[in-house]
Amino acid sequence: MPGSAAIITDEEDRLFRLLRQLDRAPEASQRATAEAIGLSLGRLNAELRSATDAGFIRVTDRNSSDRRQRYAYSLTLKGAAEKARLTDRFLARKFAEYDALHAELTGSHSHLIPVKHRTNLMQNNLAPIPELYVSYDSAQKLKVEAADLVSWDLTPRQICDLELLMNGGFNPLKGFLTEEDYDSVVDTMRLKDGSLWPMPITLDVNEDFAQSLEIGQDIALRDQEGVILGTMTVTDRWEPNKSKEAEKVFGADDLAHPAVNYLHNTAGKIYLGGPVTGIQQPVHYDFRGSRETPNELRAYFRKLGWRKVVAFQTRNPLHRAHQELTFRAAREAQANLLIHPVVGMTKPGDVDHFTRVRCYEAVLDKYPASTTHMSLLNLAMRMAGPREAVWHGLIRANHGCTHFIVGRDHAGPGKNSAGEDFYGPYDAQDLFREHQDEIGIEMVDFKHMVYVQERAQYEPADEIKDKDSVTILNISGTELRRRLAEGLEIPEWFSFPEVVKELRRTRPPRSQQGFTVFFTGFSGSGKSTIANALMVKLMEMGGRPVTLLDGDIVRKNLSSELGFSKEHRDLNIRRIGYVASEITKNGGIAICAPIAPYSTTRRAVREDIEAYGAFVEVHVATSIEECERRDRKGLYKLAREGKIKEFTGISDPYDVPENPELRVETENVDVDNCAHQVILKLESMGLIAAN
Ligand code: PPS
Repeated sequence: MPGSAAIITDEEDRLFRLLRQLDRAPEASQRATAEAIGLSLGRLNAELRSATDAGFIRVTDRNSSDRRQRYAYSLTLKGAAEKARLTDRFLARKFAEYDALHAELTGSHSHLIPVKHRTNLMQNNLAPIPELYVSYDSAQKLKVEAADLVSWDLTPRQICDLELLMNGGFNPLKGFLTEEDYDSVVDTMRLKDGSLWPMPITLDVNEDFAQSLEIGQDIALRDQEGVILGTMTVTDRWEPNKSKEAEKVFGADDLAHPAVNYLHNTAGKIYLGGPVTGIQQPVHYDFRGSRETPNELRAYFRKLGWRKVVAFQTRNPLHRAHQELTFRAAREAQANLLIHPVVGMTKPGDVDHFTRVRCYEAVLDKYPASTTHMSLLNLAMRMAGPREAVWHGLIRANHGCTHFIVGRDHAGPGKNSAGEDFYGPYDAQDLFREHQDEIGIEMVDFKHMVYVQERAQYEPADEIKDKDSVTILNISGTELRRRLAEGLEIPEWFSFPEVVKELRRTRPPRSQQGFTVFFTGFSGSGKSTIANALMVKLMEMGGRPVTLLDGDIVRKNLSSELGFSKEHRDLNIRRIGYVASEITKNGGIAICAPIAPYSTTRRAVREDIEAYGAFVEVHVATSIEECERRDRKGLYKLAREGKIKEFTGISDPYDVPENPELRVETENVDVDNCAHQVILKLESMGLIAAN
């Protein structure tokens, strides 16, 4: 809303004076209040009524006999937020007037305008954009008042979303989407008012929390340590049609898509919507100097006189092909370059952002410092291909960029469950091109870059005229991971030695990394026996510490209070997964042997562990008939008699793993052989190396 600081209506002026007075002297009589703000008593009464109706003030009966002293008026949290917003706008108007006068008298600007309100006389992409934060003083007050509110502890993804909502990265959004806006975004990629916005930014919560709220209620939004980041007035609450959202936004209701999987298996069932008041930025302890808000970047560009800036979005380490692509883009657009990597949430399995940022820092001096800048973006990506590209463009426009690089398969989620790509390689470019004017940023599109050996340089694959007479080299992401995992050479033409060194530091060869072997199968299938044999074999080999997390042992030591309901089983498996992921992260071997009957939970555990090392799922495929025949612990008999409820395979389901790394049959095969099959599998995956 550029320029809006200057427009303040009489109504807002009166409201501001009323709120300020009530805040200062809530106990004062009506007469004193009316005098202080220069209103008649009748007028004051009308003002009090409408401010009460709008939810800005709270009236309490003092049981006084004096009619004019009878009620006490104090600000609600919403009123305090409104007062803070109006204060900021008044100040901004005064600063703007002063600045204009200064410019008129001296021909230059006063530099007194607070950055977030300096709204005109500047190139569009460099003028500050609106944020949802209130001023420092107001924030301090709101923080105290919000202590009484019901709190929602934000998930990691919601923290990323909230940060960009509050700092203007998601401008024009003013809060989490309302139901109308959500429906419209899902169906048409537009907000209800017609503005282009392709991604539903929603506050998902569980049913219990949603039901405990009333519409119109303010809630405090807190990070995982309980720090209050903002407040939200809940105007909407609804149960979304998640399958429809998946189809429309991500192109398919297919759990192989990471965001669809998140939608169905992680996100809460109910969405809340409403405007947000920003109190403080989420705290980051890492790379603080490199995280800039949209207005900080705009100020930086302004200071350096950068009129054109091309942004490069990335979630991967930079190799030579990327460097060439960014050089070319900057040349083509005759612009400065902003390397703008995502450090919020990317695709499960990506190189962690700590390593990546060290890689970026290592290659930054290969760029001319005077024309290139790197800044980190705390975005939670959705991997939504074409829609995501448009979203990324809007976000970069908000960050003051004029150009945006869209390459091949932008924000691609990988293969679908049929093994095919979710989107065409250039769908993102096509959708972006269609909406370029509205996004307000120009696309610099690139085809795939490949290395031409004879000319010792990178070129866009589609521009190579002499394809048949030159040698074209390329290393895919998968191939790079394989080479790193197996400790193989990574050629100089592909990457920079500094980057390869960093990657090797965090990704040592697989045979030195931690990993998890996760047995799953019916009770009595033989999981524990095989797991024990495997543990002994691995300990005999030596090299890495081995921990066995057997079903029974875990239930005794970690999950003794849990039963066998779906909820409790999930909790049990997530705990095992958590411990295994810590072991894996620290270079050990975790062997787990629970029943783990549900595929979604197994998948979640896989994702947690694969962030640090390999996850080897072994299905011990002993049939239920055989387990019941063996009935080692006598439990099947009890289950048949109904004495044990919810017994897996008898009265509770078991999802057979569809694609385990290994399936072992135990009928007519001895334990040693089963354990040996696992060892062979580990060897073939490079997890144990021959000495
Ligand atoms: S789960 O579903 O993964 O949480 O189960 P898990 O912790 O592996 O179960 C461990 C053992 O608990 C015994 N048991 C039951 N299993 C299944 N269903 C029910 N209702 C049940 N009640 C007790 C069973 O012996 C499991 O043993 P093993 O043989 O170790 O799998």
